Amino acid sequence: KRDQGDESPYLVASEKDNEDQVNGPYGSYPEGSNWEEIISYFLQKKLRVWCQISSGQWELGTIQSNSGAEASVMLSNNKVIKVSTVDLLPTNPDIVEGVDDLVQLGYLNEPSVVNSLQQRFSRDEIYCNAGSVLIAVNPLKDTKQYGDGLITAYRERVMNDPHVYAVADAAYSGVMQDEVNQSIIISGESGAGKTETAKAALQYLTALGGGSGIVDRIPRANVILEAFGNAKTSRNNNASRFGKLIEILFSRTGKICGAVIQTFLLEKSRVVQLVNGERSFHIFYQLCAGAPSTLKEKLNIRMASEYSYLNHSECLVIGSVDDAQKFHVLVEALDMLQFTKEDQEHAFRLLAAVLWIGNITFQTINSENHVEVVMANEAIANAAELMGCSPNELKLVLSTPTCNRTLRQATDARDALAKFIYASLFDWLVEQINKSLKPRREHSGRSINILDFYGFESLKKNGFEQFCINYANERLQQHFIRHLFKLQQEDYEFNGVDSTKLNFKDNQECLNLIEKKPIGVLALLDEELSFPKATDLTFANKLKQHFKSHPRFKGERGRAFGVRHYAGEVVYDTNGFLEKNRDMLHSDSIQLFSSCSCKLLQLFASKMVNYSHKPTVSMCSTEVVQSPEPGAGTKYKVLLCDLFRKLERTSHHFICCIRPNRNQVCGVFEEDLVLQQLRYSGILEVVRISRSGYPTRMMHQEFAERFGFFLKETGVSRDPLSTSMAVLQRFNVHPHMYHVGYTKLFFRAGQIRALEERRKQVVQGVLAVQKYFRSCHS
Ligand code: AD9
Ligand code: MG
Repeated sequence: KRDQGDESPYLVASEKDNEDQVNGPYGSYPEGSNWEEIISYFLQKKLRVWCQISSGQWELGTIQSNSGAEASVMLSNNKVIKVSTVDLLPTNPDIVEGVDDLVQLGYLNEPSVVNSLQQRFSRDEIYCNAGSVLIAVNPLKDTKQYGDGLITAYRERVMNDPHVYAVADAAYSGVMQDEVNQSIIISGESGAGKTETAKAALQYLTALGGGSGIVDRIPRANVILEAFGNAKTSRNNNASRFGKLIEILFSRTGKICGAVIQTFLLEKSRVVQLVNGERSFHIFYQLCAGAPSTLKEKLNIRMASEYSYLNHSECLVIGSVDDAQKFHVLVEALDMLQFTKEDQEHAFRLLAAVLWIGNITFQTINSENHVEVVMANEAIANAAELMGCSPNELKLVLSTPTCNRTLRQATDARDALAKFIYASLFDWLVEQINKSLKPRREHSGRSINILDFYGFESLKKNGFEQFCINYANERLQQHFIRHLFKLQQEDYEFNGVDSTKLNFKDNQECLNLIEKKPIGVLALLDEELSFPKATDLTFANKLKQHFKSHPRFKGERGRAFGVRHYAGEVVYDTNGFLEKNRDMLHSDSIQLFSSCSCKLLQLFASKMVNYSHKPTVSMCSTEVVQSPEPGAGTKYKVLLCDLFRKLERTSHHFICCIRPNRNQVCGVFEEDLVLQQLRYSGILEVVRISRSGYPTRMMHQEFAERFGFFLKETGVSRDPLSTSMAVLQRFNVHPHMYHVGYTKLFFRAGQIRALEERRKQVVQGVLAVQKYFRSCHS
């Protein structure tokens, strides 16, 4: 197993790590002891070990006897098995496993890390530090770990266990005391708990920065966004179907004065097409279940089961969720965010219109399978009325007489209308929310970002949407790698730090495959926009031709292709890629919307015209317009690049959410699934370098400015380096615990935290004295 280094370096602690472990919990080992020596010690003393059983799983056992190459081990079920000694790893004592910070594990190996998290999980301690990263294992139940009492405890430092509140507190302190804008970046696969974690961080910040009416509105904005942007998927009953960045704005006094919400690529295809067992966006079911009868009558709203867009996946309810009650909560949120009743009705009207559009059917009119809209059905009349046009006008858009359509083309045109209306409505809601959260006065420029995207997905069938979602997660992972490994490595090299080589898996290669110009998946997809005869199949073939030897690409049969993502391999079906990337609406549809009496539709149409002066592509046209405009995929890429560039200017706090089991049930911890996430996310490497390296760095100048006042010297003028050295001496920081580089000081784990605590005590003392004197004066 020692040779598996490349695949899982954590099974083997490096020589250097072992040096740190010589005074391990089981007594002293000889200096420089390595894995062989440690295991031989365990064998000799008949201690508890991890042994890898045939299935690849690790189990705890106690050594009974050994014959050098093989050992007899008694497992917890009292069964004795024979294991090759290379399949053994040292354990930590119980009191060590289940630690607050994985960095404290005496023996760092995969089973110990997983076991540590599992022990904590069984005690409902879902948070754990991994060096500077917070791990959050989704408990899938209420663990009573949130609320005002705990917020106060974290604020007053009565509590310092790992928690999202502690992260939010560090961000708040960073922005207020250091005046550096902060970002809380939450990652994890679908269902891992990102959105809930983001809400808890927000809850903490709004409690601290409360005081104005705007503060109560921010969580309500989340209610609206979740109703319109989340849905039940096979992985998560409340899966985010869009990416979200909330920027919370603070005044100089630390009060929240506003917020800005930016959203990314809503999965609008969900409006028209569902996988069996999944649902469309929550709002549709909420509206059907919860709208008051007068509204239902006015907008012709029926039960969800009567709408084709909702009933075709045979999943209308989510176990414990009361959609009707959620509708009331939504309306309260809309009220609070200052949506007028009139605007609310406009929004509901459009939702009802979308549902009726989905019920419009077509009938074949000639032997060539050409079709026309069925007018006898109430759907077209209802949809047209809600949109504010005549059924005939709507019919015309769906079946232009000069151009006979096949059933597929006609339903695509119908669905394009529905998707356009829904996505525009979503954007409009975000715009209105932002108006309501806008600071009243010029704000100080201080802010904390919270990033919560849709998590990595690998479904039975993966389309353009999954491709975009997983691409965003690749970007997020690159950001994580850059901040935790790459920048650190560069710094080490530049400053002459002799440290362990960082051993991380860089996903840059996969990003290149997707976004490199001129030959990357997105660029090739855009190229197809200008080929009249291009199809999803020709696109797939092009990919296979260009990337046949790319290590991250896998050619599949027919229209499919595979990508080896950082989080696993995903096979994509290119069906629909071209159309979704083109993402255009008929010019006649836009004209129809501008002539509708519904003011929101008019607004959406005007935006389309404003954004794009280019001619639009008609699906009936055989002649495809040269499209100089980039496709949806490339526009998304630009947005993501801007997003991460913006985050670059802030100080980072990473939270890594972990999905504990495959079936969304509470209390079940599947070790293999957790280990897989720990491996691909890079968390294990973060722990390793936090132990053996110098995870904290500070410029000499910055350190001197921050801690120099401890020196209590007057009249001594020093340069930053000698001030820093004097501070370190004054606090007796052991020379092994830091390294002095050319431009920076490097600290081992925990050192800065201790200095910061001292600093905080002093600063608080000074503030208390100032307050006292101020009160005396007044
Ligand atoms: V996705 O990528 O949007 O599909 P998320 O956002 O990572 O996913 P989410 O936060 O929605 O996952 O969590 C899924 C479910 O787990 C929630 O609906 C809750 O029921 C449950 N959950 C998540 N975090 C917590 C928690 N800290 N405490 C209790 C939780 N339950
Ligand atoms: Mg989410």
